[in-house]
Parts: sequence; C-alpha cells; structure tokens
Amino acid sequence: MARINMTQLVMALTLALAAALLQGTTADDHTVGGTSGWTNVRNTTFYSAWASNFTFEVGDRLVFNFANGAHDVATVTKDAYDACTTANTINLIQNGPATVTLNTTGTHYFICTIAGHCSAGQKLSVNVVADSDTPPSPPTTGTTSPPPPPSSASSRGVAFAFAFVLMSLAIALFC
Ligand SMILES: *[C@@H]1O[C@H](CO)[C@@H](O)[C@H](O)[C@H]1NC(C)=O
Ligand SMILES: *[C@@H]1O[C@H](CO)[C@@H](O)[C@H](O)[C@H]1NC(C)=O
Ligand SMILES: [Cu+2]
Repeated sequence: MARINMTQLVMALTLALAAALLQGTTADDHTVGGTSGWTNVRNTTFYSAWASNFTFEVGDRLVFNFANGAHDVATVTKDAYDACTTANTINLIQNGPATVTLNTTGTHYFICTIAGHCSAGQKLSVNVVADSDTPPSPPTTGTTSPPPPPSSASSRGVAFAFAFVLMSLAIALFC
C-alpha cells in the first residue's frame, strides 16, 4: 500500500551500490611514471608528482617499464634514496618490465643505478598503507564455505557506470 517515491528509490539503490563498490576493491597495478614509464626524466619532481596521484596499499604492485640495459630498479634504504648511493642496495632488478609487489606498510624507496639517473630524478618513494579491503574474518561456527571471489576490475567498471547513470537519473528527477 505504501507509495514508493521513485527518486528515493533511485537514491537508495545508488547508495547501496556505492557501499558495495567500496568493499569490492582489489589489489591494483600502478604503472610507474604512467606513459613515460621508468626512465631518466631529468626532472626531480616527476616521480613524486606521479606517486601523489595514488594511494598505495599492501598487495598493490608497481610496474616499472624500461628496456633492459637502459635502466634498472634498485630497492634501497631512505639514506641511499636521499643520497642516490648504490652501495647498500637491498634488491636489484635489471630486466624490464619489472613488477614489484608492495608487501609491507611504510615507505618504499626505489632508484635507478645507472650513473647520473637517480640524481637527475629517476627515483621513487611510495608510502604504502594497509589494504582497505581486508575481508571480514569468517564465522567461527557452522560449516566452512569458500569465500566469495573478489569482484573483477571490469565488473567494478560496469558497476561504476551503473552508479553514475543512477545518480544522473536522481539528479534529473530532482531538478
Ligand atoms: C617536472 O614534472 C612535473 C610533474 O610531472 C611537471 O609539472 C613539470 O612541468 C616538469 N618540469 C619540467 C621542466 O618538465
Ligand atoms: C612479496 O611477496 C611475494 C609473495 O610472497 C614474494 O614473491 C615477493 O618476493 C615479495 N616482494 C618483496 C619485495 O619482498
Ligand atoms: Cu635509469
């Protein structure tokens, strides 16, 4: 008997979808430097500016695109990052493209060890935070059931588009 207000229904659906989307995020790949890749950009703010566009979570991956021999990816300490020294390199990857999984929280430091590149700006520091999408702990009682598969990036994209359409409809109904 209750009359359903169409606008309220759309708003409720949109909110429910938004909540589902926030829980559905998965590990992301971040292509370092975007289309420029991992190169001697001769610009000391370039990679920090790139990194400032993203939130890096445990489980995310950095993809360093470079040609073998032209560059490399050294995982280093903060001191080595600041001074561009290669003596105490923690890990060195010489084959590109290279994918590095961010396994721990805190700041991770990467430089290129080819002479002159780091000091010219080919260095990256990323602050890694806890995964926002840690699944809730399973119930301690009852039969065990497999966890639901994480939603794929493409299904999230479709859901985002759907949410956008619903939001536009709600706004159109209000105005
Ligand atoms: C250096 O990189 C920053 C960030 O991408 C950019 O805004 C700036 O224009 C660049 N500087 C030069 C000289 O290209
Ligand atoms: C991150 O964890 C994966 C899987 O355990 C491992 O293969 C990889 O070497 C780790 N990466 C680093 C930088 O420790
Ligand atoms: Cu280099």
